[in-house]
Amino acid sequence: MTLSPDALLYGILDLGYVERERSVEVAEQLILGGVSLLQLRAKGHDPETLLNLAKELTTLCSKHHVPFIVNDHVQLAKDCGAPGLHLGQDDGSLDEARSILGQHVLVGRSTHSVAQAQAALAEGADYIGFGPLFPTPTKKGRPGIGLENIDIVEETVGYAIPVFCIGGIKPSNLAEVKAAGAKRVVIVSHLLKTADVAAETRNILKQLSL
Ligand code: TZP
Ligand code: MG
Repeated sequence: MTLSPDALLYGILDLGYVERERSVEVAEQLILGGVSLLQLRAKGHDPETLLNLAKELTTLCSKHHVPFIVNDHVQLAKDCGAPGLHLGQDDGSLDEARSILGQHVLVGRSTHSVAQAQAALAEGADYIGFGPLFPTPTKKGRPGIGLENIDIVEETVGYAIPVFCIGGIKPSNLAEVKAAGAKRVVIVSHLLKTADVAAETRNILKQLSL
């Protein structure tokens, strides 16, 4: 599966915000609203629940031609047949993941500094996350890295692979984030906590594409 060069908004279904019962419906709302990738982020759930959900999301995303990305769990990505995997700085090497999942699988890396962003490009990441720009309850205990280095990361990494800025992004700071050089973003809690997920996703996309 390929990553569209036009991808502006990356949605994450984080089970910290959405109950299992509503999760597939919310994922579909994100997709109908226009996210270009969808990630499953689920900390501390039992393996059977995760595998069942990941299989449903693989089917849903495939139907809509949206890459489905599993966070952290290489084996889960393999077992559900997901076309993508996302790894943090301490989640192992991209090469190892590709040796398990196959060379065609999209692999993204979280980065928190210019050096990590450049290293992720060098190691062959298909895209990176860059942040958290602002402190966020979704990733507790991490300081915000601020907006200063977005333009240098866009310049030195973004020419080759998509750079998704992440962390505390919402409508009230989106203009500031864009003015700092961000082209693409991940928005988690704001989209998952809103009443009409599809409508708000469209609204964010509109602001991003201005
Ligand atoms: N990695 C860096 S910040 C973050 C992750 C997964 C969470 C972003 O969530 P939110 O709710 O959009 O701040
Ligand atoms: Mg991780």
